[in-house]
Amino acid sequence: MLSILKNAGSTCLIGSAIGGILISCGSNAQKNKPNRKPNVIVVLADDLGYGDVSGYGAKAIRTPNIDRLIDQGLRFTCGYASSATSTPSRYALMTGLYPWRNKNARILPGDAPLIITPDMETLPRLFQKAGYVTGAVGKWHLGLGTGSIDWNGHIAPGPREIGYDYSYIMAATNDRVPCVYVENNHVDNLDGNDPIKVSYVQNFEGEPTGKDNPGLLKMHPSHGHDQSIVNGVSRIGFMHGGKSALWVDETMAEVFSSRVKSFIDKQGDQPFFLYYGLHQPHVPRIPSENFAGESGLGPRGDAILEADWCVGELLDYLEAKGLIENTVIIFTSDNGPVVDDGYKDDAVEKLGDHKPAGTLRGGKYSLFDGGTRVPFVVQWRGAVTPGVSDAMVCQMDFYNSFARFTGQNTDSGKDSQDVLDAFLGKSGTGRTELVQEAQGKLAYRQDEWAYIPSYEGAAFSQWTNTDLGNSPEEQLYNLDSNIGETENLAKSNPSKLEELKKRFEEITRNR
Ligand code: NG6
Ligand code: CA
Repeated sequence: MLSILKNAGSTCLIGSAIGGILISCGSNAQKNKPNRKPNVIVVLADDLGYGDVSGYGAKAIRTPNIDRLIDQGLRFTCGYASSATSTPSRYALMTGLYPWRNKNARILPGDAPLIITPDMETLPRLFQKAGYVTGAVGKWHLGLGTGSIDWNGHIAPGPREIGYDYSYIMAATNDRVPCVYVENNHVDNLDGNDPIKVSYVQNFEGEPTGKDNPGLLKMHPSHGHDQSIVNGVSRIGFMHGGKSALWVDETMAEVFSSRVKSFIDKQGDQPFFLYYGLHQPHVPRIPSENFAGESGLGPRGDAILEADWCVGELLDYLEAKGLIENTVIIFTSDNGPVVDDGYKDDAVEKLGDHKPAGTLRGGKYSLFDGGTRVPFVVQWRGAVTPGVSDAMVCQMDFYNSFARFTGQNTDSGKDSQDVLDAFLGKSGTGRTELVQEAQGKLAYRQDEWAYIPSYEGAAFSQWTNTDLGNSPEEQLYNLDSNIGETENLAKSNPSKLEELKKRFEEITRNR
């Protein structure tokens, strides 16, 4: 395999073979390190929508650091998460498999077992095989252990057992217990005299809940989220003990950011792959005081500013270390946006004209495109020409694409596709079809067409007010002429409907 990548600033010669890739870039920063393999970083925001970034057209909010990535990178207009919620979406990203093939790939509680088994081929393993050091920092939400976890002991299997040499994570989400950080196989900062207990079934004696003690809360739930109280916020699930290990929401961005930097710093001349799961703007939205009140959109907007700051910290650090040219940085989101996701945080009241999903219909939890089409940027200053790409790509495609990137077998038998040329801006063509998942239901995109089978259930979620996509009628939309999915063509174009339906059923038959 031999290919030449050219752009205005540099010329890169990539010659790859099983077991290694040779990179030689003519840019200044690389002159001293001609043979170093490019690092790869995937930054995955949590619930950030297609319309939440100024580089994607948002007017009510400015995201200067994500825009820096966009200005010097390739902005995808058709970049997808595989699912409209976190766990299945992350499962696809890490494994290259459709999440709906695994019945356990659904929103997990914080004490759920790991749903990726250590015998599976994963994205970080792929990088390990190519000689990379791998790290996972931030939101995990793929489960830990095999059953009942002893949070006070050796927690395994987890990120390490599926391919990450280093990990510093929150187990699930920032609204779920246990509200502690797990470093490799242990809870960080835990005092052995104050053990942690976790349950999603019953409370522990003496522990106040948000439900019974609203006076103890600094942020109140709008639905759910009324169990154990940590840092003045009631969460999903019950926990007891572990006081010294509890996270403080206001410093979470700083904590993860500093771990990202120390991971990068430790690698020296060793190439690395880093998965960086931002916790923003997922609920509870409690950014540091530097961002509180800054966006004018309430805590949701403030949390987006903080996410943007995290990206800025990363870029500045890579620049300072002379690594920015030789690092592929991908920025994307695990699913579409949601406004009220369970706390009374003014997100609805202060939304104004801001449209978190931009021109798309639906958002988190939805079968419409707003559920899965997300911001998606690839920057590689050493090799990718900045611009805009309309190629359809999915996070699930990282597996096969980075297989070729690292000179490995791309015929993995996975649902992942090799769209490396699209990621690197060498081709305007990505995948032609994608099955999207939202809370166990499936939709199908092929070229410019979107098909949603008939589904029972409420059209709108009464909790989050999401336009879910359920309808007794089958739905067919042409996204080229009607990106907002308002004009159902199922009746006027029955042959296209049949064509898509047939293919959709063929792919999903053996669910
Ligand atoms: C839902 C939570 C929501 C969020 C979501 C997972 C309630 C009422 N709602 O069950 O707040 O945590 O799960 O979000 O509990 S995700 O982005 O991690 O998929
Ligand atoms: Ca999410």
